[in-house]
Amino acid sequence: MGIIERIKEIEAEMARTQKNKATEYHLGQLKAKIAKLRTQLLEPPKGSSGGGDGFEVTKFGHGRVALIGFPSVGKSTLLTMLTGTHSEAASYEFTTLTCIPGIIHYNDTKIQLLDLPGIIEGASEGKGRGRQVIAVAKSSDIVLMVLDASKSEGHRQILTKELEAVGLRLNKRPPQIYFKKKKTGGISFNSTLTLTHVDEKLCYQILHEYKIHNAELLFREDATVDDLIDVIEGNRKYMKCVYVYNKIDVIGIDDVDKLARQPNSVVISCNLKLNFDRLLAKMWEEMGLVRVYTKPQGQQPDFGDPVVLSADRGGCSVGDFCNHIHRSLMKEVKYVLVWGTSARHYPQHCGLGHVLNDEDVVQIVKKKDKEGEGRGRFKSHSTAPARISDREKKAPLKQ
Ligand SMILES: Nc1nc2c(ncn2[C@@H]2O[C@H](COP(=O)(O)OP(=O)(O)OP(=O)(O)O)[C@@H](O)[C@H]2O)c(=O)[nH]1
Ligand SMILES: [Mg+2]
Repeated sequence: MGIIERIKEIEAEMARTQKNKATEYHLGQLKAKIAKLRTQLLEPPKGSSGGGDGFEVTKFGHGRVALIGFPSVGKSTLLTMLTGTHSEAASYEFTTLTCIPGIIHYNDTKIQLLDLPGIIEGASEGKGRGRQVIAVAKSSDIVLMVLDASKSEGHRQILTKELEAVGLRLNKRPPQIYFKKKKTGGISFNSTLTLTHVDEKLCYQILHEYKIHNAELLFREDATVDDLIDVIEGNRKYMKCVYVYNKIDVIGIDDVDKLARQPNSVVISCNLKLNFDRLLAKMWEEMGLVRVYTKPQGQQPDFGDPVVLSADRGGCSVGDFCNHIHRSLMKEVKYVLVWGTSARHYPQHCGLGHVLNDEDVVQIVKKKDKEGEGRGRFKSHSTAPARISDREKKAPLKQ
C-alpha cells in the first residue's frame, strides 16, 4: 500500500472514531501517524537527485512573494499589473503551467513576485503540479493567497489545509513548547500552566509513536496535540500569508465590506485596478523589511540605495548590517552612530548588537590603527619609537 492510501485509511478511521475522553489517546496517536507519513511523503524518493522537474527560479531582489491560489482566480493578471512582466492570462483553467517571476519596485526595494500554476484540492499529495508549486511557496518570504471573491469561502480553507499538509503554517507562531531529545533518563514532563488539551499520558503516547523514550518536554502555553506533533517533527515552516480577494467588481458592496474586514485580508480588482496600493502596503508590512541608509562621515546620507535587512533573512542588528556591506567590516568597527526610530537620541552611539529599525541612518566609525596604545593623557601622540633604547643614537658632539 502506498503512503497516500495509508494516510487516507487513517483519516477514514479518525472520521469514524467518536471524539470523547476515552478515544482522545487513540486519536492523538493516529494524528502522529499521519504526521509521520506526511513527512515521509515530503522526502524525495531514494536514488533521485532531488527536485528534478521542479520549477525553481533564481532568487532575486530583497524579498520573495509567491502567488498561490485555485486556477483562474487572476494570479497572472495580478502579476502583469504589479510588475509589468507579461504572464499569459485567459478565462480557462491552468493557463499558467510554470513559475513566472516578476519584480515589484516598492519603497526603494526590489521584491520578486512569482506567478505559479493554480493548485487544486489534493495538491499536497501530488495532484496537478501541486507539490512543485508548494515547494516554491515554501522558498518564499510570504505567500499571497489569491482568492476569487465571487466564489465560496471554502476555497480558502481547502488551500490552507493543503499547505498545512506539507508543513506550512500560515500566520501562526511556533508553539511555546521546549522539546529536547536525550540519550538517557526517561521522559521528563513539565508545564508552566494548567494544560486543557493534552495530559502527560497523551504526550508519552505520542512520543512512543515516534520511538522517543528519553526527552525533556516543557509546555509554556496551553498547546494542542497538533502543536506537540509540530514541535517533535521540527520541520514546520511558519510563514506570513495575506489573503487577496480578487474580482470584487462582480460582487455587491456589502460582501466586499465583509471580506475586507477579515484579518490579513485585502480586496482588489485587477480589471478595475482597484486597491493595489493597499495590497502593496500590506505586503510590505508583513514582509518586515528594514531599510538602512549609510552616511559617510561629514556627508549627507545616501538615500538612494538602502541596505535591506530582515529578521527572516539574517537579522536586523548593526552586526548584520556590517556583514551585509562586507564580511570583514565587523572587525574594523569601533561603534556606529544611529539616527532614526531605533535611537533614543540623535545620534546614538551603538554597538554591534543594537537592533535597527526601518529607515534608520547609520554612520560607521572605524577603529584607528594606533588606537589602544596608552589611555587618556598617557596616549602617545608622537610617531617616535616608544622605548628609549629604540631611539636612534644621536651622533656624538664634535670636539
Ligand atoms: N471580473 C474580473 N475578472 C478578472 C479579474 N482579474 C482577472 N480576471 C479574469 O479571470 C480570468 C483568469 O485570469 P488569470 O490571470 O489567467 O488567472 P490565473 O489565476 O493566473 O489562472 P491559472 O493560470 O489558470 O491558474 C481571466 O479571464 C481574467 O480576465 C477581475 O478583477 N475581475
Ligand atoms: Mg495564471
